[in-house]
Amino acid sequence: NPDSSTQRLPWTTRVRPETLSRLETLITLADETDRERLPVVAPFTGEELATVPAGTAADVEAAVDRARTAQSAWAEQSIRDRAAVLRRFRELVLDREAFLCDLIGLEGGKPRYHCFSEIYVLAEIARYYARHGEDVLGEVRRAGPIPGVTAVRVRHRPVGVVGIIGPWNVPFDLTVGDALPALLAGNAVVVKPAEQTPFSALAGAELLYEAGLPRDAFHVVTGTGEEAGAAIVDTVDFVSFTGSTGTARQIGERASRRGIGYSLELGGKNPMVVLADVDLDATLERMVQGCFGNSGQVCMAPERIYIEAAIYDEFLARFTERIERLTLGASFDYDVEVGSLISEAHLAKVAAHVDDAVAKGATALTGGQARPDVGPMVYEPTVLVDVTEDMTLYTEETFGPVVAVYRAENAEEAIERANETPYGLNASVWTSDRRRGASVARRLDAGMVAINDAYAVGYAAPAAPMGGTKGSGTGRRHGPEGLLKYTVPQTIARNRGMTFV
Ligand code: TXE
Repeated sequence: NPDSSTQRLPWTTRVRPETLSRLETLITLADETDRERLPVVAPFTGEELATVPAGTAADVEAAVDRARTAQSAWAEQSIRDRAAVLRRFRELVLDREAFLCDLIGLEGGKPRYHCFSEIYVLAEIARYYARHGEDVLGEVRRAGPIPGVTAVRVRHRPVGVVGIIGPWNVPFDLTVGDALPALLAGNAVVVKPAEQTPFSALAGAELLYEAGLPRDAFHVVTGTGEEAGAAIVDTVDFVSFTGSTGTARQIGERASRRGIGYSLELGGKNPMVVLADVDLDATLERMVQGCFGNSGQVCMAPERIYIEAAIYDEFLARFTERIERLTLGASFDYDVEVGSLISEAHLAKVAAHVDDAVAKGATALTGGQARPDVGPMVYEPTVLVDVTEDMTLYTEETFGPVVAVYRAENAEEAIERANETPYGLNASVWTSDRRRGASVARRLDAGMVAINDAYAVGYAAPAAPMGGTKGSGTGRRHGPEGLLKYTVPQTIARNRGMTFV
């Protein structure tokens, strides 16, 4: 534990001083610096960390114009040269991991291990696309309608300028990580990071430029969603959005009016189906970390658990016992397992969900309170039982360290109830029986299903498509799907001498 010698010092001394002193340098990379400013608050303390420019619609338009000009030259470079930029970028990310980890923790309030996981996932995304992008994008021959008569080739052209509107919960991967395939495909990118967490995207910009990306091929415009975010949708050629369902609806409508493509990665109300034959000794830790890692502020985190009746009591006893031993903290200490929520507003939303449930008859077996003694935005890991349909959190995403546990008479009932939701992002099934696990997984209505893990797919595997069904959005990140969405296929067919009538 490299931090142990400094544990009694105030939090600001535990972050490397150079990280704090570099914030001003990063702000100069935002597209417009001479504007009204928005405060960025450090969730660990509730104190203002810095202010960043509130970019206007005109700033976004100017950034998109410059990106458009830079894009054609970038697209003319060979895909190998573009992949080389991604490889260099990956090296730089790994080289600066200590700084990046501080930065992500500083603005996001997350435990150290979660900040590291963002960095390694980003490195894996860069490696995956640098290595496999050419195979996905390469021009291919397809058999023509009359084989041997028409020679058909298909290529993938960049869409142009891609706009990325990012969330605050995974601020590095869900902005810069989403930009990497777009850049590899030959697009230019304009990012509008979440108001709460602009610095991770700015740090990514700095490293991309250092890796050799032309300055104008990548822009970060900091600002509000209503102004800068909306302007992104009004000016770019494709929008990649991660955030709330309400905002997604507005973005989808706006993008459709303009006739541009979009992908929307929204939240979920992710179910866990726990079958009676589960090996709790082997899986309990994964269940707990999946539900409460990053304080539940992960789009794939489980919020509903369906337990087969035969193990209901044993499960609840062991699950809550482990949860009560989780280390809460608002600091850079390496042993913190559950950190801060992102903001006071979000803490109030989480608390309101739990208070509403308890007022209507639910019981908190553990947790149920904010913990200002630990940090201004810390909420206890909470397990609720007796949750009923009239409670807000029965259907709405809480996005905090709160799970509802339900008893299911059998696996059939658990599957049926798991699917009864307007969302369909992620689901999981827990069992010692491999065949049963595979068959239940196929019946769960979600874009991603993990067996014996909370979210093995997507987040940790850049080769596999990540995204949801139903109200959880449309389009995918990662894998070939996450690259092809940033392209427009072009078919080129050469007639070899026959006239068709
Ligand atoms: O989301 P918003 P918020 C869920 C989670 C959370 C809730 C609200 O349940 O409690 O959403 O979070 C930009 N045009 N998720 O308020 O508003 C905004 O500036 C264009 C799940 O933070 O959707 C930010 O950059 N852009 C999720 C981004 O949209 C607009 C992660 C997301 O903010 C805009 C985050 C507009 N009109 C929240 N309004 C996940 N899927 O992981 C806002 N924005």
